[in-house]
Amino acid sequence: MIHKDHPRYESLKLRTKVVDAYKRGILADSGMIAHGRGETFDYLLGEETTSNAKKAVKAAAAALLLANKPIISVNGNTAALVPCEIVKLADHLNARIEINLFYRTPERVALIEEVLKDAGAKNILGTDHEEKALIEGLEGPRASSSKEGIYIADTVLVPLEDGDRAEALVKSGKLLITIDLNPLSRTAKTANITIVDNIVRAIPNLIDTVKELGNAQPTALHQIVKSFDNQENIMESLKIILEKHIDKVKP
Ligand code: PTJ
Repeated sequence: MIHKDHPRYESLKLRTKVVDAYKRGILADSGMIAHGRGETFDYLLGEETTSNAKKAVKAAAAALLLANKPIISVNGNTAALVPCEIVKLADHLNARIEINLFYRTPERVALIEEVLKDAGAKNILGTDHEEKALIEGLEGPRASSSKEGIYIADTVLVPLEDGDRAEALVKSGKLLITIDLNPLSRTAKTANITIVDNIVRAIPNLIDTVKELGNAQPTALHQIVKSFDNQENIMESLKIILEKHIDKVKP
């Protein structure tokens, strides 16, 4: 039991969730390593939502509201950390949810489906009992996507994604939104909109912003998306990391 006064309470609480999900078979083995990498960048970013992450959330919310066929892709880490929030966001956007695993096994797909159903999701795509289509440029099970889901979606929110798949999705003409604490990952650099923040803060912020922008005119939403520059936003994240720590390393 972690005491609330512990200076690393929030971070340790997330670790417990991740370890529990691993023990239940929801998380891939590498999911723990991926979480550790995320933790490092979260620490460097001050474990708080930065001003540029807020800008990216606004652009992401506008793009998702403008989408004809928005979809939220869920992997093991997402299912472990924010299942209820994902369902809530999908409801607000009228978006589909697709289980899309890098280390795909039928057992993990079934477990994640159960987690999402327990969180209130009704119509989950990406399960093993539906028609699949292959994403061009990818090999093997990693190319698999739901024919009704990611394959035909115009806008994909895919947190904690692998670089190859991010590149293939962008090449196939989709607008790609990711959440990745590492501003230098290939996915972060490839996506159209990268929210450099912890998924546990980014998804609730997205829900709030989708609600705020829900009645905005399409022209206003287009303007928000058009004025967002992902490379510039990533540079801002890097600057924030340096500014936060530069005094600490001065002799
Ligand atoms: O469940 P699966 O089989 O689909 O596998 C999922 C993982 C995440 C294991 C797989 O996609 C993978 O290996 O991903 P990578 O290439 O390690 O990338 C994960 C990225 O997510 C890294 O850049 C991390 O910094 C980042 N990350 C980790 N935890 C968080 C995070 N970003 C936001 N919030 C987090 N909590």
